[in-house]
Amino acid sequence: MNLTPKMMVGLASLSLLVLAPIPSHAQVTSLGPGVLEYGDEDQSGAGPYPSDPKAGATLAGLAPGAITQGPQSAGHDEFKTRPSGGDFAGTDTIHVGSTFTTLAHDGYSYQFLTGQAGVKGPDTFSLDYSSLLPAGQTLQTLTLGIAADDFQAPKYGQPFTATINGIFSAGLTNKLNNVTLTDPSDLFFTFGVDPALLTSDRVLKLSIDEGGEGGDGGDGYAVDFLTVGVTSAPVPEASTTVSLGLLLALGFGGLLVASRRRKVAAA
Ligand SMILES: [Ca+2]
Ligand SMILES: [Ca+2]
Repeated sequence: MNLTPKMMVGLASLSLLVLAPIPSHAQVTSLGPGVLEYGDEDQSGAGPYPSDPKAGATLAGLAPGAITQGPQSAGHDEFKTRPSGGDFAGTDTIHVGSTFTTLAHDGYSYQFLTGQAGVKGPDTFSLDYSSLLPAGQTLQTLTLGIAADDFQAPKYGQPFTATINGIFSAGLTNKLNNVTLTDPSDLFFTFGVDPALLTSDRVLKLSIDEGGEGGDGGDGYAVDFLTVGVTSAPVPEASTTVSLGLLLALGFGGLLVASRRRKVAAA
């Protein structure tokens, strides 16, 4: 069979599709160049948001420690906060703090206490962003987005603690301890992560617990979805450029010598 130009274009498109990076986890989707979303936007299983929860938030390019956020949702049925099967690991799941015993401050922790739903913290997430950094590109900034659900530290006085790749994050912890997401309601915010905290495997490990500083872990919480946005630049190739220049110089030198030899031979 002879390939027509149209068929060749089709085959080229198909090969591009095959070469495109395939997410290694369920529910990892692209939100555009340099941004991945982990999990689905469904108010932790309760149903769709009335409007884009990410509106107004910056998904990529934040400086370390900078914070932006979307609109806080009006609230949802707390008994619908459930993973639906196939949800990104750690999302849509009620958590209580790791220090929880029997004191339930809110509806989420009451559901855990009575065996209806939920698990003990910490809530952990493994966010693989390696597909955002193709070969030859080096990371400049990383912006982490979290859709927080029912965090209520100002109301109940039970502090949350967040770590990034095992390192305590004061900025992220401070943000989680200063939102009151009663009813429960959801708030998506983004946070500029210090690149010094990142690891060479390009997987960000986030952990959120509650109950530190003598807290009782009785303020239940959940995370609906997360995002990672990366800005990058070409890897500097100064040494390669020098080597290339040297090779070119040697090559030209060799050609000149060969040219002179030919002229001598011809004379
Ligand atoms: Ca709560
Ligand atoms: Ca969700």
